[in-house]
Amino acid sequence: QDVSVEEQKLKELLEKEYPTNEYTGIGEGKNLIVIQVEALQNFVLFKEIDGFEITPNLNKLVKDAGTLYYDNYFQLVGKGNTSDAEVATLNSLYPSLTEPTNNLYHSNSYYGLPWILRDNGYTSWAFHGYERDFWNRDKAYKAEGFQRFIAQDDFVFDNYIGFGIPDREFFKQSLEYIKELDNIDENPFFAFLITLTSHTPFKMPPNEKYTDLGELEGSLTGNYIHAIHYADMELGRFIENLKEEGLYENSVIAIYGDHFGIAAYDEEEKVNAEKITKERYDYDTMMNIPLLIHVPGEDLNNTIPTVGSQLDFLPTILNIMGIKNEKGIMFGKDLNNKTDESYVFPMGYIKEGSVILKDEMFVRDKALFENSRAFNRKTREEIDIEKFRELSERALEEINLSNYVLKSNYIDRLLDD
Ligand code: GP9
Repeated sequence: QDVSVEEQKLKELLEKEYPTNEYTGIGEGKNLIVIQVEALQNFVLFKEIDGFEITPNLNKLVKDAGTLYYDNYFQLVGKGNTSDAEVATLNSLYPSLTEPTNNLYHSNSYYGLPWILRDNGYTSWAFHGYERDFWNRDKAYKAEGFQRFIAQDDFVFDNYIGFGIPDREFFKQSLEYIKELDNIDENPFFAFLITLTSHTPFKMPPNEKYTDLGELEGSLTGNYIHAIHYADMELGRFIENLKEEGLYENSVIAIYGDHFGIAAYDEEEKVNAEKITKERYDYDTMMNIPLLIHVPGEDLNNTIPTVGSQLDFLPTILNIMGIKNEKGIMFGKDLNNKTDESYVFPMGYIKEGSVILKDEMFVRDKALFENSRAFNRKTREEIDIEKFRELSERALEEINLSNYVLKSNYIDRLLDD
């Protein structure tokens, strides 16, 4: 019987080895709290505007001995924005190229982080203070293995900021639910929290603005800075509250951004963003999100410069938790292993198409084989596109293969075997 090319390649991928490294198992047996922060980009970290630190709490966490900070980490979303970031992060699959992944594949079988942790004794809950069925989360979360979804109707609040529940209220009330989750049994838990307040257009009420941004005041970028500062403040408060409740020491805490907030193709905001970055604000800066993995009590304090994307979260965190993926398929790599696979292929949003990054280079434009150009990320000098032909072919092949997994509900067959 003929085995299709895709099936053959997937078989090979299933055999991919994820070697152990110095971080293997440092989070073993601990709870896992993953926080996806709305529109958090990497360029705001360690930046000041007239002495006003934009993200003091994230900065403090990066410098903490127990933290690994991934500063070359990139978004990977398609038409499903925030929800696609969730799919990629939890499942190590590329989002759909055509529709929000949760629209097309919410009833697929998955075997990502919630399921894997459940198979290892954990209880997995998701938390997001917006409408339960938005982005089909109610269905998708079930398919992805969450046992309970704490959504907008589980929170009590009467003050709205932007899209809905303010992060302060969200974290405060989520903590009460987390205490409940912690008490279910003796086993550790997995809590997946998605914040909301720093959603575009980032308009914060005057009493939640903590500085005057001068010439940036009133611009989208200025509003973004206020909103991200607020999100950072509430994150810091949440971590302190975890400490008070005795839930910090025994938990691994991962924090990352879902996607960009300030578009590099918006000429006006690009100029505003450059007032903060003090260097070119281009697609690679725009797509660059931070990832922090914090393991209390460890002496890590390391910045990992490996180029990666949300696709890489699952293998990276599993290794840290000392858990192997025994059944599913992962397209990502462990960011803590030295690798020559230093490319990512972020999708979506970008009007011109897609981006490929490799080490210090990036290639952009959809018409990669027709009219595309490549640049050195530091010097902006143009590079011969031919140098990237093989890489781009590999990336496209990989994306198509991952989409085949979704389209054919491949994981369902894997779980049946
Ligand atoms: C609301 C929020 C949506 O559920 O997560 O964010 P978006 O996808 O619009 O960035």
